[in-house]
Amino acid sequence: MAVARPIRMLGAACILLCLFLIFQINQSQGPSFISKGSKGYDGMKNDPLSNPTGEPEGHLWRAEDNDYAPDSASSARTNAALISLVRNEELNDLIPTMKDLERTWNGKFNYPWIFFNDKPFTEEFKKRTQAETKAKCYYEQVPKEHWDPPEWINMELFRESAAILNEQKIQYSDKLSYHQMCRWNSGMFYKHSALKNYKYYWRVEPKVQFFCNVDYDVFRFMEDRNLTYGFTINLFDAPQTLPTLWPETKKFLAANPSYLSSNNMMEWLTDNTLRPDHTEAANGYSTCHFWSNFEIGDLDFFRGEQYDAYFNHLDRAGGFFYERWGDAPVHSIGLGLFADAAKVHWFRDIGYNHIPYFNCPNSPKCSKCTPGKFYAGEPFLAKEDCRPSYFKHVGMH
Ligand SMILES: Nc1nc2c(ncn2[C@@H]2O[C@H](COP(=O)(O)OP(=O)(O)O)[C@@H](O)[C@H]2O)c(=O)[nH]1
Ligand SMILES: [Mg+2]
Repeated sequence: MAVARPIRMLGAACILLCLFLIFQINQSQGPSFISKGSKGYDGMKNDPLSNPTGEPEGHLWRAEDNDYAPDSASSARTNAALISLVRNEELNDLIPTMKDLERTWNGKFNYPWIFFNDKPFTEEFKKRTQAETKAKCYYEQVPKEHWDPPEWINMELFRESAAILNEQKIQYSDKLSYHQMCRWNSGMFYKHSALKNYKYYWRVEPKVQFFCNVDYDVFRFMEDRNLTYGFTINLFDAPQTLPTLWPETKKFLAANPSYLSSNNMMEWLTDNTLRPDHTEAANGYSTCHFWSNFEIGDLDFFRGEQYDAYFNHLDRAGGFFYERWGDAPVHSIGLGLFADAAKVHWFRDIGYNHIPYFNCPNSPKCSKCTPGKFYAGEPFLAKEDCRPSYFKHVGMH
């Protein structure tokens, strides 16, 4: 039976519309490696780290081709240092971390270590850390004016807010030193005189582990590609720690619209598809951040006009004390707004652990971690991984 032409056209249009809708639905679900459990997002189905991972592309500076001798005045090292804020009491946790990083990377390149502390370092601390490296170690005290709560902070209000956060089981919320540490890492570290002449830093914390041999100079890698920041892990934060961080950020942006990078990461910062409850509770910020206990960064970005003005605005707003703003979300929002997204790099090849999360690539250069395993512990930890949102909105570079 012949079908009239208009009916045929209508049928074809319906098929096209259905195909278009199916395509749209697939798009909005994001990358296929995101798995959706019965109660919504529950982590990544196939971690991209399960696939073989090699070194990054392009020219790499290697220790066998260049002078990286510890005392050489004309070495191939660029202007960079390993930095660590640490307490004397954490010495025993720091030593295995230093051993890991020296064995996998710095033993070849001999970049200096700079240790920071709000108290003077003990002689034992200095002796035992220097014994772990051929490179030079420096021991720096954080000036009181960088560590003490600023004079506009009302300590009574701090204690009251901390008690409320503590009832909500927010870890460290009533520990003043934790708030001070987060503030220092957010906006003070790059102002320390010991870092004045440095361009790049790699942040290291006691107790973290490194699993893979990295056979190229990561600082030269940053420099050659003009990168701003490198990370390993992308995580959600607890929204209760930062309810007014995004509203304060929006105020800052409204007053300084020209600071926004033309290739910013706004879509990632405000994603409300992966964990909508988080974005809502954090008043518009997804809480997704670069986990800053590992970071390789360009100090000029943090010292720059935009980030420093942003930090000063946040500092005045008081949330480092009245809430529990972490340096990870603050760095991440700063980068997401003011940096060029193409200049942020995922160091997928650097095997890393800070309890309880991992970045473990599938590579013969790695040992003692399981490729693609993101966490150790309870399965609910899987949903803290927000790399899928980062990969979707920013990319996998
Ligand atoms: N000197 C000093 N370092 C601190 C203090 N609080 C934290 N840190 C350091 O700051 C970093 C982050 O602290 P950590 O306890 O690991 O916090 P977490 O990773 O959020 O659990 C680590 O390198 C600590 O050694 C402090 O009061 N004084
Ligand atoms: Mg830590």
